[in-house]
Amino acid sequence: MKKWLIFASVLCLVFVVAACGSNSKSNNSGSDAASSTVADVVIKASSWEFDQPEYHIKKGQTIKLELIDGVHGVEIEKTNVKLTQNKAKTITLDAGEYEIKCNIPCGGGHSKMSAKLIVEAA
Ligand SMILES: [Cu+2]
Repeated sequence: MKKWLIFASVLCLVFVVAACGSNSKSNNSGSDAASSTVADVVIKASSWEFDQPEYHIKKGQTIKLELIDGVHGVEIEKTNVKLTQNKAKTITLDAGEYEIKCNIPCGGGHSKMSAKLIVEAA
C-alpha cells in the first residue's frame, strides 16, 4: 500500500516538472517573436508611386522601405537620409515637414514619385 503512495507521488512530480518545462519553452518562443524589429512606419513603393501621400512619424521611430514592384529608393530631401529596400532606419530628424522622393532612376514615372514625411516631436 505504501509503495503505491510513493509511486503516485513520483508520478505527480513528473507531471509537474513536465508542465513547467513546456511552459518555459512557450515563453521563450514568445519573446523571440517580440524581439524581431518591426518598423513604426513602412513606406511601400511601386511603379510609380508611394502607397501614401503623407507619412507621419515620431522622432526616434524607424521607417522602412518595402518594394511592391520595380526598383526604388527613398531619399529625404535636404537631409542625408536614404533608404534602400527592406532596410529600416531610425529617424532622428527635428520635427517638421520633409519631402521624400525616389532616388533611383526607375523609368517613366520616376519624377512623380514623391511624398511628405512629417516628423513629430518625440
Ligand atoms: Cu524612381
